[in-house]
Amino acid sequence: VFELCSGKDPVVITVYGLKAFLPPLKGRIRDIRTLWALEELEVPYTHKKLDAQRREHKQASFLALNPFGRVPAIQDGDVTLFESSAICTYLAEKHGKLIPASGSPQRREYDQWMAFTISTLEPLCTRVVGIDFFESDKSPALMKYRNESLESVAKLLQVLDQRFEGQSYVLSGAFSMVDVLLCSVLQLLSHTPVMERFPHVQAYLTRACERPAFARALEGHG
Ligand SMILES: N[C@@H](CCC(=O)N[C@@H](CS)C(=O)NCC(=O)O)C(=O)O
Repeated sequence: VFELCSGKDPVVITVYGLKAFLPPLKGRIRDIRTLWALEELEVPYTHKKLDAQRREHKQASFLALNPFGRVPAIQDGDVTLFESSAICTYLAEKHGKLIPASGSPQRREYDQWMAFTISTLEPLCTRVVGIDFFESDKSPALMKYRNESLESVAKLLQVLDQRFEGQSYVLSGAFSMVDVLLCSVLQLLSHTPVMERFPHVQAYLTRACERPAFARALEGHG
């Protein structure tokens, strides 16, 4: 049982996530992205972990925040927001860090890689995760579909590998919020050996995940 914050509460941002009811969910439920973003920005927050097994994320009080009943969602004073990429971009813009200026060439690049991450790469990764962790009937046909999906990911990683051969983060200048999203998506596949074929992607992921902000986010997650 939980309550949304009332408008009278002091404005500490609230992040809604889910309790990790299975060990592989630690670090994989998408509220990790919001926690990582806030840790990078050094903004204090409250983390509310809803109980998915009790369907707390489908209760009317949470549906008022996200009618799709999914996490993450945030409440920041009068602002409520769902969708992890939109939340990370909102937070970066609000705090003026980890995002290029609106209208700049770098911002177009940021938007491009954010869209690639969530619309091209992520669906393939979540398909593999869904089959590996949640599908009890692993028929040959399903495993073929799963393996083909992983090979499609590998084709994308091949391109990323070339990019990370020449630069440390997605945007050439520095770590940005798009790295939070991309690394969180890549980590979905940490139980597979796919990254081992792409040493520059592997090194990128290690570099990003060695950031203290990620360690703090992971500690509180799940
Ligand atoms: N595109 C959304 C996806 C949100 C999403 O599907 N979240 C999962 C947890 S990782 C969820 O809440 N699942 C519960 C459900 O669908 O009932 C985002 O990036 O925020």
